[in-house]
Amino acid sequence: MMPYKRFILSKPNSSITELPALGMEKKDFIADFKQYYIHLLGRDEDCRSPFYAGEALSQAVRDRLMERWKATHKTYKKAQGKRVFYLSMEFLMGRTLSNAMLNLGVTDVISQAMYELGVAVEELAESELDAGLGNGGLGRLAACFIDSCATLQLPVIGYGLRYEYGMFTQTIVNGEQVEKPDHWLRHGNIWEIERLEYTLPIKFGGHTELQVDEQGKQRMCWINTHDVLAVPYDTPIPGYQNNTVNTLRLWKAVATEEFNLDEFNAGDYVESVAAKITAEHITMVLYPNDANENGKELRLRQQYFLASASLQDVIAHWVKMHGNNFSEFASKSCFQLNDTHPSIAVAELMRLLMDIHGLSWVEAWAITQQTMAYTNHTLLPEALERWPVKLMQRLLPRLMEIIFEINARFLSEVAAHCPGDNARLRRMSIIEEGDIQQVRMAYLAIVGSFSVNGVARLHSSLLQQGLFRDFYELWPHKFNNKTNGVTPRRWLAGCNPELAALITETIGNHWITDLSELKKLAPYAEDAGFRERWRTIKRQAKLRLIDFKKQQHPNLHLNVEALFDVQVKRIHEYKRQTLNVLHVIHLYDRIKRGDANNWVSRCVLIGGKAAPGYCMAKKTIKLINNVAEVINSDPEVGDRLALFFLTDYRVSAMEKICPGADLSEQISTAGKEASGTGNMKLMMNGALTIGTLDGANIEIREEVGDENFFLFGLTESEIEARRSHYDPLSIIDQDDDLQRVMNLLESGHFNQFEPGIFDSLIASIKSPQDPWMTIADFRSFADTQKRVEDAYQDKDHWTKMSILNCANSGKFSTDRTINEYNNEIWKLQPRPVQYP
Ligand code: 26Q
Repeated sequence: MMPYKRFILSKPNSSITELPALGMEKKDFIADFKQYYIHLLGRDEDCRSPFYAGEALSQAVRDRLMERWKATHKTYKKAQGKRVFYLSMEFLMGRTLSNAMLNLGVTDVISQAMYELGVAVEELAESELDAGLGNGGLGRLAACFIDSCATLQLPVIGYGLRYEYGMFTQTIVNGEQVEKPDHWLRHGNIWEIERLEYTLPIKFGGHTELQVDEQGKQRMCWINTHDVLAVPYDTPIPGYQNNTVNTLRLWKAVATEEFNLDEFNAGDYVESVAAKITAEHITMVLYPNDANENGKELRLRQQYFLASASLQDVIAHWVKMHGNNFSEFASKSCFQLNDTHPSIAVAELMRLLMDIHGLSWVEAWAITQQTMAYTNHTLLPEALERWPVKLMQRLLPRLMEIIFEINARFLSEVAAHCPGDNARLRRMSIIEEGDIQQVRMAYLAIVGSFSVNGVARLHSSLLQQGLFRDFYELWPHKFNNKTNGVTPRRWLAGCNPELAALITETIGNHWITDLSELKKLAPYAEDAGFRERWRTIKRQAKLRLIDFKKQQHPNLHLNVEALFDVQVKRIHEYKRQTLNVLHVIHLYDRIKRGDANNWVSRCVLIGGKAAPGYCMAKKTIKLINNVAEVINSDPEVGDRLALFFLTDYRVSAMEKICPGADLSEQISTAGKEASGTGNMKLMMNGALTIGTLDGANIEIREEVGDENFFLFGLTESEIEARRSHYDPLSIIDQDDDLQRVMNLLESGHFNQFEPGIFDSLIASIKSPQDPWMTIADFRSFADTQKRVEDAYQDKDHWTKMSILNCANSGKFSTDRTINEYNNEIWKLQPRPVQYP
């Protein structure tokens, strides 16, 4: 277990780590930049690649992070206080350099330093690849959360996986999505440090055996396992100008050195190298699904690998400080589970406490139930994770035994609570009975946690009344809401520096760490001069967005005066990109039939990735591209209407998109989008929302006021009431506009040389069984879009609404969200860091 002894010094030695603080002035960055560029990287004036200049600059910035990182570490160690561990299979970090400069407070100094060297710092920042270790909302939320935790000076460690390949890059060929692997580490990753000395072994397979230890106590042993090593890589997470630098620790799977010898002492060298590859597959690639991909063994291996490595790491640290005394462990630790993906941690903590550290079931269970907290991110029942018992027994036999025991004890508690209610027992069992027995991971998470939260008010209340109703009846005190947010550092200060400068000039700079301050902008909505400046900034951002689009479509002409209408998010039926397309076709039809008086030019931008196995989502992308092709090449349309698919939507793309958006499309079927967070980024940057009463849209509308929000569509309860007698055909029949749209679609107008390719998509929205009820909301959507256009024609009024959207977005800072997590769940003390 100690193959890495060589990384541990025989004596503690602090004199090798004492250094004066690094300078933060222009001259210091110039000197360090040159030093790294020439000596470390070996480049000279002939090298024209922005990449190496970016590396040299990043190295200089990293040095400043490193010293604050050590100071933070010491502060937390000295305090010996409670800590939180945020366990997530995804951290969608995007780029690091410009965010690190912003949070260190050196953006301007470095811009000047680079300017003096004849280098544009933006160009360097742009050369950095996105760290795309996530699918979408859930992964980006984790990234925003750790930014806020560092800014709020909270001792929170992020634990995740270091995927060799992140979210695939999307290309479009003949209108269809083609996935390319994202080997984001190919040029190395300057922001991480490998920490071989904290390597841990992770068990798989084998079987269990009851053994008697030296003290004569019985212990369950998990033996004959195939072990894989977990090697941690740490990334610094700086708070906003406060000297705090927290840690994101990502695990990489590496084959054990003994692996080969133990397994293959017959001497089959080739087989043993092959086995090594299998072990290292675990962290090779991120699963590109943002709904459950059921039953995939590799995914379960990933989940257990994360949970086991992280828990062992936390416990090893605990034992180093406190020995085998766990009496205060629960009051000093909390594990926040980002969805059920790491929820095997509930059983793993039980295993480690009992089998390794000798605690009794009752002691271990008390600790588990006091330290685990679970966040749910979905209402779609089909997206709830289930794992076949058979698979778990083979891969994680000891954990399956523990889960059975947890379930048996839990069901007897339910039986005591509701005697004779066998239906309830069957409904609530962690083990789903049926053709194949499965483990319901959400139930395991609820039973094992002291807190269960949803991510927007509606979502949390629907969890309590629907999906988790039985559990809510049993344990109402466990359930709570934490409405999501986004970090205003990346999503306003960083991505929209011009708007940020205007805001700071107007109300001071406290908004960056207290976003409710933005309210002070509201009175300026009445100030014509301010509105003019606001409009100019939005216009500049739109021009930049056009430039960004031009990289994908070089011969493109976009009208900056047009209404920039944006829908960027994963492609999903419930998010209803199709409804957006139906409306675009309706606008096209109006132009074609000459119903275009007082026309408002509109540029519709749709972007997002489809899970590679999700056929309907891929069809939707094809439909968007085909409709775009017809509309954009029709001279009769001119610049009155344009439709574009934004290829390869990702964090760094959103940073360019949101400053230039006028209208934010948040049009999911009510009751299906847990929260949404793109809605918040767009609002913060002054876009107006057209949206249903779903997820956080409800709270956005509440904050900004009905008069500054374009509401449409059925409510969640109306949707559910309508379902039994939903009749899309008769709706189409009674709506001339919709009929014309459907006729265009069905006549093959957008697929003249590809007959039938949209049949399945058309059939699904026309079906009375369509779960997303797209047709039901068309009329209301089109009418509301008309109101949007009328509003856009009054430039002054639109600008007022835009200002008020930004001014009222304060609630949607993750600083607010994290403060709520901390006050109601974690109960951590902020630990300010002194530096130097
Ligand atoms: C599970 C099992 C196997 C493979 C993949 C998965 C998987 C991976 C990612 C399942 C779900 C996800 C991601 C879900 C997600 O992003 N949900 C979104 O979370 C946001 C943050 O709370 C919300 O704002 C969105 O409403 C919600 O859809």
